[in-house]
Amino acid sequence: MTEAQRFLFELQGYLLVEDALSTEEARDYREAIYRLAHEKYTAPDDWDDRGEPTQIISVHRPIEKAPLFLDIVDHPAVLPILQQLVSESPILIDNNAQLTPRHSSRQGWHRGVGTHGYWMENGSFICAMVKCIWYLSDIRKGENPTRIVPGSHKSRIPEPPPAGDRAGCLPGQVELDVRAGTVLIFSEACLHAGNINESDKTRVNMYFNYGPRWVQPWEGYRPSERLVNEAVGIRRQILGGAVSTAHRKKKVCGNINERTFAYRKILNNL
Ligand SMILES: O=C(O)CCC(=O)C(=O)O
Repeated sequence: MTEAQRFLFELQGYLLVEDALSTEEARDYREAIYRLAHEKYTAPDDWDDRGEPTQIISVHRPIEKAPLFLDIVDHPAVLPILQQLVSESPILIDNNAQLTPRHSSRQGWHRGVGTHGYWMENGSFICAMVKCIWYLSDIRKGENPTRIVPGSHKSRIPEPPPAGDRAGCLPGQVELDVRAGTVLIFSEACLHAGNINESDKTRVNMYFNYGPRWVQPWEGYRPSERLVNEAVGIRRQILGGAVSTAHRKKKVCGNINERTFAYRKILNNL
């Protein structure tokens, strides 16, 4: 992480990395997601005349379904950042891909983990959950932008009730205007929520969520034995595979123990 990225993450709880995927790579991922979505949704009314979905489609665990998604697990645009935010060898908590056509329901504001899930100790980040949202289409206002409240990963007071309903606007919220190929890396302790898609464009994106080695994947997201056995190096560890002894002795365990210890200290002080 650069000094600017460290400063921004501590200040706001998130970072945007532009051009993490090239135009061609973003296109390849989009095409793969449409292909998997077509395999799952085969009824004629699942797709409109333009070949766009007529409802929100989630592709569950894409890493199990096509090898290119595995490259996202330890992608060089995010891995060194995750290693500073989460741990030297994070665990993949869940992974999904999504096609989101026009819809009018705003997501309610939420956090994947409370504010105890973000801490900084002696200049090191200690994050219990960090999610990467990979945007594969350009997303502007009205096109289902992610909403986030910068700094809310540290805010211990209840947020004021949003105007209108639970999904309404919150003071300080920003809407992220992104180009295809951008990845958002955020602490799940930040208040965040999807917005409505008022446009005729389908939003295409992937979610990859990480935690330190002592957390478990969400129910139903534990990577298959096949994937773990085929993977090597850091990817194998992120998928939940065993760490080689040599690597463990050198850095992984030391780091995890330090972080686990620091985390326990925080919990004890709450
Ligand atoms: O899709 C989005 O823009 C928001 C995602 C979200 O709220 C979540 O992953 O928890």
